[in-house]
Amino acid sequence: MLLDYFLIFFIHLIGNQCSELRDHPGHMKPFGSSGPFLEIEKVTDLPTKTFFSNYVKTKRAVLMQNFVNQFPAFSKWNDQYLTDVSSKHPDYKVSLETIKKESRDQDTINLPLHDFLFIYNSSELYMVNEVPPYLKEDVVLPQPLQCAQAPSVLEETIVWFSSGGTSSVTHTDDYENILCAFDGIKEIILVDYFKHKKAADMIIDEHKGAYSTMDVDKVDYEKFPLLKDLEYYHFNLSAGDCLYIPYKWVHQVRSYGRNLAINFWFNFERIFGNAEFSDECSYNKLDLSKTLDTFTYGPVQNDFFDNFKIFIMRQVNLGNRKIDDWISLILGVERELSDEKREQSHDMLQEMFSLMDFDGNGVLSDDEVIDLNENVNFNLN
Ligand SMILES: *[C@@H]1O[C@H](CO)[C@@H](O)[C@H](O)[C@H]1NC(C)=O
Ligand SMILES: *[C@@H]1O[C@H](CO)[C@@H](O)[C@H](O)[C@H]1NC(C)=O
Ligand SMILES: [Ca+2]
Repeated sequence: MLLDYFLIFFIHLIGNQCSELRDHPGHMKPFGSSGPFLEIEKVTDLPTKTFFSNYVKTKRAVLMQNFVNQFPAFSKWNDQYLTDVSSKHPDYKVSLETIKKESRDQDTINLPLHDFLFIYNSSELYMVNEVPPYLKEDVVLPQPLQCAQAPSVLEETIVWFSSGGTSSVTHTDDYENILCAFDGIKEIILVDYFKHKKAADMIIDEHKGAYSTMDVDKVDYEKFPLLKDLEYYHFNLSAGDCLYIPYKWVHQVRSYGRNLAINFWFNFERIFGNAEFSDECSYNKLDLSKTLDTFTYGPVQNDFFDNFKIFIMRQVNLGNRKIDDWISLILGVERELSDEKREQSHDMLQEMFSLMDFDGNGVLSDDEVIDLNENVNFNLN
C-alpha cells in the first residue's frame, strides 16, 4: 500500500518533470536562446599581470573591446591582399572544413589559400588552420600575452575564415583561449563551467572530443534535462574585439558575414609557479612590434607523462588539492587510456601527489604548489 503510494508519487514526479522540460521555453530552440542571461564583463585595456591575476587564475571570461583593430591583419586582410601573398606560396595548403554546421565526423580538404579565396563565397568551405607562416608578420600578440614570460604560454594560433553562416557544436577547449574577430560578427553563447559543473559535464557528452551531441539549432531538454539549470552569456563579438574564454568554459559560436577570426590558445601551466609578473606588467601597453613571426611558439611536443603532468597541474590550479580529487578527475579521461596506461597513471598520480605533498598531510597547500619547482624536479618548460 505504502509502496504503491510511493510508486505513484514517483511516477507523478517524473511525469511532471518531463512535461515541465517539454514546456521549457528553450526546448527545441537554439542552444542558449531562452536564457537566463548574464552580462559579460568588458574592458578596453588589459595589461598582462591584471589579465592573469584577475581573469585566468579566477577563471572569469572577459570581452576586450578594440584589442586587434590596430593589427596589420585587421586593415590589410581583404581578399585581394590575401590572394596576392598566398599566390607566392602555392605549396602551403590550408585545412578546410567542408560543411558550415560543424560535425566532428565531416571531411576536411587541403587547398592553397588562394584557391580557397576564389570559391569561399559560394561554398560551404570553412578554413580552420594555423596562421600561415607568410601571414604571421601581420598578426600581433594580444596585449595581455605580451609582457615578461607571458608569450611563452602560447600554444597555437588558428585562423577561422568563411563567408559566414557557420555554427559550431557546443564544446569546451583543452586550453585557455583568446578569440579575436577581424571581420564579421561572431555570436557567442558561453557557460561558466565552474558554476555549472554538474550540468556541463552532462551536456558535454562526447568526452573524447569534449563536445556535446546536442543539435545546437534544436536542443532537446528531455535528453539533456540539466539544461534547465544553465545561465548564459550571449553576445556578439564584433570585428576588433577579443574574448577570453577560460579553460573548460562551455561555448557555442555562430558567424555572420565575411568572417575572419584568429584564436590564441595558451597554456597557463607553462608558467605556473613562475607567474609573479614584474610591476611593468601591470601597465604594459600594446606593442605592435611583437608580431607572431618574431618569436617561436608551439604546442609542447610532450610524451604521455609530460602531458599528464600538465593535466595534473591544471587540476591543482583549479583547486583539486587532495588525492581523492585527483582519482575522481582521472576517471573522466581514463576512457581514452589503455589498461596499461590506466594502471601507470594511477601509480603516477600517487607518486606525484606524494612528491608535491611535501609535509605529507594529504592536502596540497598553496605554498606546496608554488614551491613545486624548487622542491621537486617538476619544471614544465
Ligand atoms: C548578432 O548579430 C546577428 C547578425 O547581425 C543578429 O542576427 C543577432 O541577433 C545578434 N545577436 C546578439 C546576441 O546580439
Ligand atoms: C566575397 O564576399 C565578400 C563580401 O561578403 C567580398 O568582400 C569579397 O570580395 C568576396 N570575395 C570574392 C573572391 O568574391
Ligand atoms: Ca601538504
